[in-house]
Amino acid sequence: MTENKAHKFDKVIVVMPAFNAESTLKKTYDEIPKECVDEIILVDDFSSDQTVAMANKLGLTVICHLKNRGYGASQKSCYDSALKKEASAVIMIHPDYQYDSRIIPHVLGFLSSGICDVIIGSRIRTRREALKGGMPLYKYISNRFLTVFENLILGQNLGDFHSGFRAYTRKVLDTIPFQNNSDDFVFDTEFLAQAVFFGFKIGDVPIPSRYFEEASSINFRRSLKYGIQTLFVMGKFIIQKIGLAKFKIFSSNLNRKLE
Ligand SMILES: Nc1nc2c(ncn2[C@@H]2O[C@H](COP(=O)(O)OP(=O)(O)O)[C@@H](O)[C@H]2O)c(=O)[nH]1
Ligand SMILES: [Mg+2]
Repeated sequence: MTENKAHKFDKVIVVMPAFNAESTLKKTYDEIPKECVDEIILVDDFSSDQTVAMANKLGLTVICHLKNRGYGASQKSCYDSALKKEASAVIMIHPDYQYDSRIIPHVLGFLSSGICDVIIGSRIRTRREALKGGMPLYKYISNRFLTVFENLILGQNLGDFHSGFRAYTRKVLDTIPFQNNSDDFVFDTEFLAQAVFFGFKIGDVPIPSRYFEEASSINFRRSLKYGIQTLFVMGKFIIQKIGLAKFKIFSSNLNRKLE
């Protein structure tokens, strides 16, 4: 499937943590450049709609959670499955048709050339563009504050720490003990803190994004909880760095190496 590639990966797997994505899944799938992707895995987190039927219809590899286990737990299932299937690069994309997956070949180029180990799709190229794209003002403001703070603590210069488009080389997923992370949304923050902790190079590329009713399910309360948990992760990072305590999210991934 992957001929004339602009990258050196043997197997590129796209993973989608899905929850009630029936109405947006096909559009998301249609936009993915199939010529540079070998397999698409969808993890269904016990959706109450027809997400699984739609995924089967599209020919995706489908993994079903038998109860709602959370967004972080879904990503754990995504990455476990991609690693078992010998992925050499993994792209995580929300199936809510919010992220423009035309950037996939470019992202693979950055990973493949060794310029970066992790790439984040940044929804915030400019304030005007983000708000015009429909990002709710409160999400924009909280994202900016959190992102500035996270950059400061982690020594990065990223545009959007909270994006639903992320790409990694296999080595990143082999190294980071993501099984120790939260099963909730803060999984994403923990993962980036871990990527920094383990010395991976993180970069971002602008990703055109769309906001519409179905593309945004997290309400204000969940966002607030996520924001507070993000601050706690930054605290853990500092405490671990200066050696005051050790946290399991920053432990070495012995299990994976022994497998
Ligand atoms: N696996 C899983 N995903 C969920 C759950 N609740 C929400 N999501 C997903 O979390 C993703 C991020 O939420 P969203 O509101 O789109 O965030 P935003 O786009 O950053 O405003 C969405 O794609 C949802 O489908 C859940 O219980 N389990
Ligand atoms: Mg969304």
